[in-house]
Amino acid sequence: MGGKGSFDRFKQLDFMKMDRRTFLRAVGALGTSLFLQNYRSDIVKALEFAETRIVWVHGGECTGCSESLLNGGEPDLLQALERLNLRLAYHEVLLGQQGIYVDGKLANTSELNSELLFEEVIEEKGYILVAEGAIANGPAGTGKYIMLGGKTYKDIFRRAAENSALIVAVGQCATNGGVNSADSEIKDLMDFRGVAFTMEDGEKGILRELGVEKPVININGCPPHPDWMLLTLAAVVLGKIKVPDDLPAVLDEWLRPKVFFPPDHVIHDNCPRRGSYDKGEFDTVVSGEKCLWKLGCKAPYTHADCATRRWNGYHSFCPQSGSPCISCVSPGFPDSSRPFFQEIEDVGIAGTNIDTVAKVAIGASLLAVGAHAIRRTVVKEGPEEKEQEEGPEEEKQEEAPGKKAGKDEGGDQ
Ligand code: FSX
Repeated sequence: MGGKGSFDRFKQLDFMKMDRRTFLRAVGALGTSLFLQNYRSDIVKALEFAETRIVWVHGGECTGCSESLLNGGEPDLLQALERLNLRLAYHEVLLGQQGIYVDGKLANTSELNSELLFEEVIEEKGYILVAEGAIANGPAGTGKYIMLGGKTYKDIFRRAAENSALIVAVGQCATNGGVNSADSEIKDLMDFRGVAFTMEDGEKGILRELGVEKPVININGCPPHPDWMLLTLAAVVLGKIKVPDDLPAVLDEWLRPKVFFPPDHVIHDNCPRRGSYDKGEFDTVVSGEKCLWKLGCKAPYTHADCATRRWNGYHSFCPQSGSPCISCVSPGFPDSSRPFFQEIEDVGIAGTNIDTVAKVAIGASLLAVGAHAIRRTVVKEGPEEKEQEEGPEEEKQEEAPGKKAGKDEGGDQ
């Protein structure tokens, strides 16, 4: 994915005649840079008369999703907005006009300036609402745990959602509550919600609480890859994914685009440390060069294209750089991944208590690969351990997780 071979396969295609399936394969195979470079003139033609407004709102979060987008490299955010003819009408972190003036109008505080602009922008309906961060519903349904300019974020979000044509929730906080909804003594009091889900619970999304019905696309990840955000917006804006008609075909049960979160493909399939896994060679401290399974790596259960797309300018991703995957794209993250840095079986998540919060994120995949197989794999540390792990080669091959997973990352699109 993102390589020269993939690029060659797609560069001869006529963008205007490209159907949805081919378009999705192209965005899946190419990074944002290659995709936009290849189809730039066609895109400009397609968008000649269109200008899609984006309203980007922020709730409970670390702003890492916006940071990730800004770190997107080539094209950078500004280039991408220009090429896609997108108008970032409102984004609190990136607003050019803060201070006491908005479009020449005097106002009293920076909060009020943002409010004025917000009111003006949402008046005209039909924009794409990008939601970053969880929405506080607490205490007691008031939403007062997040106040902006004297208003609750819950109410700001509701108003922005009501006038939107589509909501794209970015990051784990907005899609599933993320760290805000993790188990804690004050979790119930704060009652943070994702847009359509809270952790794995679709009944508890803030939209249902508000009684607002809008199509939703979830871009999971803590934070998400810049390509996942930009290319999703591109697909919608260019009409390659029709909203809402095409959404059931292109999204998974968690409303994530299957092209980036393939149901039949896990990160482990393409991990550069996969050879160590197959040989039973494991690191027991971070920053080594072997498989990170014993350090709690969740790549065998995590559906995302990180290993092929790679991060930081397509150079690397967590396990490649020596840190185990913590499955930050899974709907139950972070609770379904905790405790971090401990082998899953050691902490009793797998096999013994499959009806826990880990069920969705880990359970199904784990059952598929066979938990017993992993238990029998031994760390190679010394002659004693080496002796224990010696066994029929065929048996080890059978037991390797991910073997059964398909390589067709496009899924059913
Ligand atoms: Fe959440 Fe975004 Fe995690 Fe941060 O702002 S997805 S805390 S890395 O990045 O909302």
